[in-house]
Amino acid sequence: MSDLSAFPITGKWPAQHPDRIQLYSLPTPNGVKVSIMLEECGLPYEPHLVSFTTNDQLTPEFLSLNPNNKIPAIIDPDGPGGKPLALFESGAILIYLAEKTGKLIPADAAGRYHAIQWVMFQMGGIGPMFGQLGFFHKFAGKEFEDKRPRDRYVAESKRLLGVLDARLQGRAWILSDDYSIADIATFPWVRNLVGFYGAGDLVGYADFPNVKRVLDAFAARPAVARGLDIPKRGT
Ligand SMILES: N[C@@H](CCC(=O)N[C@@H](CS)C(=O)NCC(=O)O)C(=O)O
Repeated sequence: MSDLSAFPITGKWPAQHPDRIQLYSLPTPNGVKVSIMLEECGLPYEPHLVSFTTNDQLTPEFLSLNPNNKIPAIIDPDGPGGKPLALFESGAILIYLAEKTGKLIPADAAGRYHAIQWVMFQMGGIGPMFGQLGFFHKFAGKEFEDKRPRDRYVAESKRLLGVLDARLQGRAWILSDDYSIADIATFPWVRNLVGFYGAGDLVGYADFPNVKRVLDAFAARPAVARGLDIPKRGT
């Protein structure tokens, strides 16, 4: 039986199943990357809800795992060398879980680097830019009279969608025929942009038919449907 008591986060979110991967998250575009990955890989895990309503991400217990106060974060009781591993940053967690299981990442070295490259494209481009667009289009920034910041993120989001659309031309998924962590990193953000943010018209989503095709294929996967709702939000 694993002992996770050395991790202060377990004081606030006790592990009922300390032998399973502990997931601290909320179903946001960054959070669901990890729940979808865990569902796709079939790894046993225990989800814990980190509620922003009560600023759980700012508590000392959460900060002990991620000093950057952001979900998602995990503890794998069976990390490298059989020792527990704590990890934050969704891209790092995806790469870790792919390498742990040998799933959703190519086995050959070049393919592996290409998967990491497209995960980084999402982490450094799509995530931050779409997130800023959300702020200026849907949240507090929409009240700002000066529309130049919003327009800057709209233009950059369109450009990134164009890059993604061109990459998907003639390919089933980002890497090619094989679904991978690059898709799991990217499509929750595309879904959020056109869904929750309601920015489809603003970015000319109809101009990116390959992106739409692959988002539809992504959303149709049973593991994706499950992962999008984990951890369950409180009532
Ligand atoms: N680069 C980080 C970003 C994570 C992130 O921005 N998480 C947001 C939710 S999608 C969050 O936890 N926000 C809480 C806060 O900023 O206080 C990752 O990919 O893990």
